[in-house]
Amino acid sequence: MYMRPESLENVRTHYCAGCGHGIIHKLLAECLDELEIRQNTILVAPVGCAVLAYKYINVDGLEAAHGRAPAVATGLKRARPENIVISYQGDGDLLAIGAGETLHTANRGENLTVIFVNNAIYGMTGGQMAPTTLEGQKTLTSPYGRNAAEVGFPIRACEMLDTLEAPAYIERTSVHNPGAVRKTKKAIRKALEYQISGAGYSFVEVLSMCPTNWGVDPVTGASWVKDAMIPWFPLKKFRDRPAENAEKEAS
Ligand SMILES: Cc1ncc(C[n+]2csc(CCOP(=O)(O)OP(=O)(O)O)c2C)c(N)n1
Ligand code: SF4
Ligand SMILES: [Mg+2]
Repeated sequence: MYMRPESLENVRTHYCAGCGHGIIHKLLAECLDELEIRQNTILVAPVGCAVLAYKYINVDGLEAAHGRAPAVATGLKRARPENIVISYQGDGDLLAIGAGETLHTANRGENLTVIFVNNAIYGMTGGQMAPTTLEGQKTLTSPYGRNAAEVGFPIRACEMLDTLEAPAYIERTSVHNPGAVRKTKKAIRKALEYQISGAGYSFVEVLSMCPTNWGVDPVTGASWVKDAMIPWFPLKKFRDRPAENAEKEAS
């Protein structure tokens, strides 16, 4: 029998059928329960479809202006280092308006965790092109398909952050099938464990479905992650540096 994690509120979410956000919320809630950090965690919600994440995940929460979640999380963590601080963000939030905050928070090696939900589109506002929209992908603002010659190629966040010295943990996972969901949970748990141990900045990118704005049914949405997204955004652990290794490197 399915047991709802204590860290997940017993409420109906506003997410569409087949959306990845609900799955990722549940995985995060399970990790918070297992690590017994629910009472100690502060979640920074983004502007995007997960804007109400603090209503669904039973922890203290704060809303950040669009793209500013890592800056808000930085302030929180520096003021309250005893708390576990999580910045939960979509691709528009994290890589468009918030690209600067993302880069510099990672570069400073802030001891916090970023969960990056990459669904290759602006979900909340009705399906505009995001920095991660694939080449040729049709959106409201790229009706003939993304043209890299005009607007650039889709940005790979993990690869970009992996060029920086400071981050402790960087992994890209997905939630398009049960095996991938299990790996995502492991990655989120590890990221939180690294924050608990003081290892530094941890970043988990999760490839996620937005069937509503992709104009497909939920099953086709999951297949599209596998067939279209993963070839451009390979699932991979990019960085894995526990606290003890960071100390060794520093000495
Ligand atoms: C300063 C500002 N600019 C633009 C917007 C409009 N806006 C709201 S959500 C969003 C993008 C959401 O996309 P994403 O971050 O990918 O999240 P998703 O909904 O796909 O999960 C935008 C542009 C805003 N709310 N505030
Ligand atoms: S619009 Fe897309 S991202 Fe937003 S809730 Fe619906 S499926 Fe999820
Ligand atoms: Mg998005």
